[in-house]
Amino acid sequence: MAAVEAAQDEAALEAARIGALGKKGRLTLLMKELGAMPPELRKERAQELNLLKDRLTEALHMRRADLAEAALAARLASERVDVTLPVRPEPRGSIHPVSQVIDEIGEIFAGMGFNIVEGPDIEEDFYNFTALNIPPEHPARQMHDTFYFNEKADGSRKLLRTHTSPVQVRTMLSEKPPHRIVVPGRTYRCDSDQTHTPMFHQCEGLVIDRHIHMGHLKGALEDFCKAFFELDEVKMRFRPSYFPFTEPSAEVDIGCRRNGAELKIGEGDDWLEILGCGMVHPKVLEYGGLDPEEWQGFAWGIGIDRLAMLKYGIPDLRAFFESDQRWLQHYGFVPTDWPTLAGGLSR
Ligand code: 2NL
Repeated sequence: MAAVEAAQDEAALEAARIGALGKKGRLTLLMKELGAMPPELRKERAQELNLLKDRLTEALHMRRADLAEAALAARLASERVDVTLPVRPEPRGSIHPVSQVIDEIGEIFAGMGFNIVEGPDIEEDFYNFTALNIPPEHPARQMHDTFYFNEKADGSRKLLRTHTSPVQVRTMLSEKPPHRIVVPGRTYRCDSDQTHTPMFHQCEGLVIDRHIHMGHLKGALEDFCKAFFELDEVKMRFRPSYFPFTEPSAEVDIGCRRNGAELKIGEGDDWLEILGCGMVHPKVLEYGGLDPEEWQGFAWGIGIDRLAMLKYGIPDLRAFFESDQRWLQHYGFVPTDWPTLAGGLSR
């Protein structure tokens, strides 16, 4: 009993237990002597030894519990956790500038009541070209501009979408008008040099309603440019242009000023082309299952990668897709800093 009380850890307690109750323990040996005793003495002796064994066992349990409690108290005192400390090691993941810009654009147009829609990268000829009024002999359809998959038995072949427009076509065909959607995503063209990568990112938008006109287009895109570049005023011009899927069509330039290596956006005497747009061509409306006498709309397309370079002063496009940790750390964004109109897009 004295050894049990004196034990300062599990090992000492176990030694005390073995000393009394183990195979050669003192109590065990005393119990072995019982067999050789005359019966009248044995009964009384056995009762005594059993009582002693019960008391010892009880004392062992108590001491074990005390030791465990003391050990836990010691750990709790030495292994304090301060839940208010920042995460360690420092977080390394960052939001790629392309994702950041897509989130910013989504936030701006969601604020104007648009839905954000996505669709497949692998498309069919109909959704990528035919429904967009792009004729079979159009250069965009040629092998050297579009990535085609192998021909199937029925003569058809899938392709990697060359713009996100097929998603708008699918939406027109599957949902009821009016439509207000923005479509960000990956797009592919057989093109690779200093300023082109075979995979790039686009964000297109589509508005379909009754009585939509070019004033709505200009207003929406001007509001977008102000919000995106985080400026109160942005100098803009709409230049007549041509796309098979819009009529009339325009390209949009924003004013800028070059100051050595620095580029000031929104003012100045130079122009930067940033997007293409127009009123949806009646034939495209018809392919989308809409009566052009009842429904009109506008659409635009904007290249995300170049937009990210412009806004965030990134000089080299090809670094975008190299997954270089140092580059991502330098140009990436903090994952918890979700862009909002109320909180500032990029602050
Ligand atoms: C550009 C030009 C544009 C569209 C994309 C579009 C989509 C449908 C119907 C009509 Cl479903 N138009 N998209 C319209 C005008 C221009 O993109 O330069 N993009 C980088």
